[in-house]
Amino acid sequence: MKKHVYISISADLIHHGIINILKEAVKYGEVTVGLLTDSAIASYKKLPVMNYSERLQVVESLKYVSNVVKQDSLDPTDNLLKLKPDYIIHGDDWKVGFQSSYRNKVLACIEEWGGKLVEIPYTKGISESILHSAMLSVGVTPERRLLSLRRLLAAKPILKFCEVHNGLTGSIVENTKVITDKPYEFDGMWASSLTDSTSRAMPDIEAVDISSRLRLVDEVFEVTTKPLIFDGDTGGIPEHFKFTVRQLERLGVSAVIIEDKTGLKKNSLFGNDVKQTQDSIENFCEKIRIGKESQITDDFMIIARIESLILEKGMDDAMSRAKAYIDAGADGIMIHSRKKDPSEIFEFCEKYQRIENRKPLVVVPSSFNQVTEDELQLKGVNIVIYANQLLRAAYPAMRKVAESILINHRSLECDSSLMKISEILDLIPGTR
Ligand code: SPV
Ligand code: MG
Repeated sequence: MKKHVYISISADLIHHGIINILKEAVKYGEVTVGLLTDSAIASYKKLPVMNYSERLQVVESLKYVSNVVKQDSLDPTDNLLKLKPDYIIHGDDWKVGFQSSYRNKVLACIEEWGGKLVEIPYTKGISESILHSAMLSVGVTPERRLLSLRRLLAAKPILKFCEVHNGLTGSIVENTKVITDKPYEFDGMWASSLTDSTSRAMPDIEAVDISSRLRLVDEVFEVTTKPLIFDGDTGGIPEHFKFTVRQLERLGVSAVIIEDKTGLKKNSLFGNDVKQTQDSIENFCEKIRIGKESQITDDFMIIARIESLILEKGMDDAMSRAKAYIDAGADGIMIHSRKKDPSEIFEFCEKYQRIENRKPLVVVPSSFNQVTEDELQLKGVNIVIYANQLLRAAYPAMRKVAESILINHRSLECDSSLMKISEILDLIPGTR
């Protein structure tokens, strides 16, 4: 009787390493591929280049593959329990690292019906991650980058975005990865008006013009592939906002967030300590409508930011604005607070969950920074933005070094706080 073999793959970039494993797998019997969904892949690495149905078409056409089933999580045991294959084939790389817990679970599971695990050495020098890095050096098209935010929102329960204010911070957000219980990295970038202005020693009052802000986005895009959300401040006057929307789309920016303030905008974290004026619901809805009408693609998102809690106008005002902005066409809502205590944000999140045509919800926990992503996810938050931390880390470090040089009349004393010359020379690929 024909034996059955199960193998999980993501099959985003089919390469000879995967073909080697499949060739080996057919020697044991009829091969069923558990094809990882976009969510399963996004739970531990970058979104695949091709979506599930595109990857399905590729895998179904491979001569070594008899069946394809959906695998919703990195853990294949649900599928194994249903299919009870005689063999499960896997690359031997999962013996160590975060996947080893799945390996143990699989071994315990297949023991029930006497299934066997066959581990095949990974082909050296090739992997999807290596191909992804190679693709990064080629770049990403504006269209693909723009769409990637909507794809990520569909694939992951909560996205983490981090502030960028130049190419170097872009490359930090693009490339920083940690592995704890599993690998983590940022999903995308926030072009903050606060850190963009501050890094130019300018106030955050829309004094840095849109062309300069877009120039920075272009610089960041030169060295990154992740999606970017642009802090559009008030959006300016509606007649100007429609041009901004098109410029952002042309570059490949995925979303703009505009805040419902009017006149001279000041940073929200000042709250009512400075004079700030909230726009009327009617005017702001009109701005959203004009922005939506001017879009060229269907994928670009206009996210409406509500300043009612910042300006102490109350929860009811915040909620009625959320409903009105969504009705006007907003693709998402950002709610902001400058309180250390997250209770007003949580209250908003709970009420917002009950809105019928709810759209993705964005928060910026600069003040209520004790709240974890898991807690925010439970409250229904879809995007969390770390809006200024990289700049706030860099400035005190630079200032301390400047002071040390002035105090000591040389740089020896601060040397231990600095990167080595050889490290900075090699930091950026292509410097040598
Ligand atoms: C920014 O980063 O510029 C923001 C968020 O708009 S906040 O500074 O909190 O207003
Ligand atoms: Mg801002």
